[in-house]
Amino acid sequence: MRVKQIVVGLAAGLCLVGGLLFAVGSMPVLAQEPTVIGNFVLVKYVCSSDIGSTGSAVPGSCVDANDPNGANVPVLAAGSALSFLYEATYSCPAGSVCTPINPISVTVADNQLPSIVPAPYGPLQDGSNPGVIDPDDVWLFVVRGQQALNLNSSGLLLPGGGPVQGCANVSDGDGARPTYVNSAQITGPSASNTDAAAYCNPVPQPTAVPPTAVPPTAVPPVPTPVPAPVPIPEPLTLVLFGSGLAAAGIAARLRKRQ
Ligand SMILES: [Ca+2]
Ligand SMILES: [Ca+2]
Repeated sequence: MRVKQIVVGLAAGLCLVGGLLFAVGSMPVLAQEPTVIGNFVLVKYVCSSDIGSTGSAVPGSCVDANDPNGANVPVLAAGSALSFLYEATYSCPAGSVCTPINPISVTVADNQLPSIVPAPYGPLQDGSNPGVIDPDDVWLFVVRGQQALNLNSSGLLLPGGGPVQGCANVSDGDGARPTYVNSAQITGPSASNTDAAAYCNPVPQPTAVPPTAVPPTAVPPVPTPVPAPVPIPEPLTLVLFGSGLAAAGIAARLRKRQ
């Protein structure tokens, strides 16, 4: 009897375990796809103004300027206001679940500005979860407070290399000259991408040489006109012969009578 009770108990236990296993096996499978970091595409702009610390658009003074010899490379006078803008587009591989990213966890590094960290500027597109970078969001980062360098300085060497010869096709038509090119890399946190931007200075114009004072040309004195000598009439000697002499005698006698 006791053995029978044990057997029945074991059977009941097995049934319970089996039932539990069946129940677990029948539960719907939850989403188990791994969470991954998406991809970034970076576009770096050079801006010929101070664009401020925040914004939600690419200012009109900013150009992509990837090619240092491109026609869109800005020509900036040395010392003029300069900013750099970094546009980061986040995307997620098809079929993956990508983790939203806090903008401050994204690192943007600029090879010509080794001691400066670009700061979050604002969202260009912030479709979901405002304030964090989700797939299909586009966020901007900025470096401001810069001034255009004098790229014509003799012996100038930039931290990231250069200047290089560029600006061959800019609108001023002054041809190739020393050109600044910087490249940025975005990392956030595992995916990364790079992009460049460039600018140059106007070609220095030759210094105007003041005209040399020319001594006035000596004007030759105008000769004073010398009056023509007055002709002195020669004494008239009248020699009379023949009838002339006779006529003169008659005239003399007539004058005496008178
Ligand atoms: Ca660019
Ligand atoms: Ca968002």
